[in-house]
Amino acid sequence: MKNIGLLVLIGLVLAPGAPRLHALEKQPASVYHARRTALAAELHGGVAILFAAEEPVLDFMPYRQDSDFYYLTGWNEPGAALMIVGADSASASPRADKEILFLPARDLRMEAYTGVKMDAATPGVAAAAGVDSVEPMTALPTELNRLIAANHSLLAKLWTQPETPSAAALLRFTATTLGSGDAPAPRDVTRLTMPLRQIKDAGEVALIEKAENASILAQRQMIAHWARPGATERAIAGKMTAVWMENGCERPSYAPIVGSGLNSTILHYSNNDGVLRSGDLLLVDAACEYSMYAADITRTVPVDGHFTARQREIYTIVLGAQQAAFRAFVAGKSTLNDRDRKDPNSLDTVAYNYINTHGKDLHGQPLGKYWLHGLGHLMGIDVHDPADYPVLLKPGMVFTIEPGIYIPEEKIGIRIECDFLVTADGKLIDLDASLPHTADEIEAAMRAN
Ligand SMILES: [Mn+2]
Repeated sequence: MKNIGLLVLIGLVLAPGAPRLHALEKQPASVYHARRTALAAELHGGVAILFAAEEPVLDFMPYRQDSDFYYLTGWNEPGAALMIVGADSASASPRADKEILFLPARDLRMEAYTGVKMDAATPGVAAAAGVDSVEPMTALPTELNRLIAANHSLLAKLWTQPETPSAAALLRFTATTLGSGDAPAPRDVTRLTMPLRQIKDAGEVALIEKAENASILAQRQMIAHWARPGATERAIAGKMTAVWMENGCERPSYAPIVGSGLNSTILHYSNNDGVLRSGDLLLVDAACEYSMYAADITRTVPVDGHFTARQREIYTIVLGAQQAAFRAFVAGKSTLNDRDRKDPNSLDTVAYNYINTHGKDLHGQPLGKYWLHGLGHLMGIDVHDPADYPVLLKPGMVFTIEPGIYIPEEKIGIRIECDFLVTADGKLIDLDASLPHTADEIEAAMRAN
């Protein structure tokens, strides 16, 4: 009876009773429902089918749900699909909106490894999921075929995530069973979710603020205790990760960048294998995700607690560029991440002009050429939320302002990155205002301990 051990293991896993849906803090079911209704209104009688992220089988990376799927459902389990049928206002007999969550059959053997899941037969699953109806995944092709058989024009109005193998397989199968030749080319549903996701509701802002608070705690500890000569970059990344997880965050928002000395001038440095030396700068671009919502914060500090005159000069220029962008901000007029830096309405132009007219390099040249990246990006379920840049900044948007100057010749790399919310009345709020910003504040925070 070789299977006894496995059966006992499954029994132990199932024993605690009701399946645990998720460990994430979710918004009320009505919020996700309203998002699906908003998407349905954009389908113009079409059908959207979104797939959940697949569970990693043979690697041991934790599961992370597909961002659009999570935005629309709050569902944090793999192998699911969501169908939304849009109302067809042009039709003589308009269809009502309809939504179905399709769930895979439970795999008890797999659950022994990955935990208990729900399926369409689990009592109360529709209420738990907050959708109108839940069906087994096997019903998805049947349901789609029925819709298309009743209205062949739907073939031209199918929306799904691009390059998803499950979507391609479903559409091939549908074309074969209906005898309609080539699989229909689906439209990209993320084009429709993008503008919805860009405007945060109060519940999303509250989750982002929790990600900010945990990230601020870790940055403050880094400044006050860990950025010291002899410390290793990697140990600082590890200690910050511990703070995030102690404060309810599930993962870093991105690979932490902890770069000292010359490493501070490498934009996406993540080897984190250096040792901090007195006289060097330390650039720490590190923050976490709380219930799927990201923070993204960078601070740059002098390893020995004191900026040199030159480091302080460059630091003050970077901060001045951020403050100039903040002051220039006008909701509904300012744009972000304009790489041409010519449009006077772009905050990139404001920050670039500031940097390029303050200070000089060792050769007497302006400093603009030492800032290579965009001024910032939208932020939300993805640390880089989807956007067509340059993006017009509107109430409800959350974004970073992160100017930087990187001069390898002087071993100076400085970036200051804060996260901002545009309020309903168009004001700009700095979500990490409680962290040190100025060179004096950084030195004071390092001195205090
Ligand atoms: Mn960023």
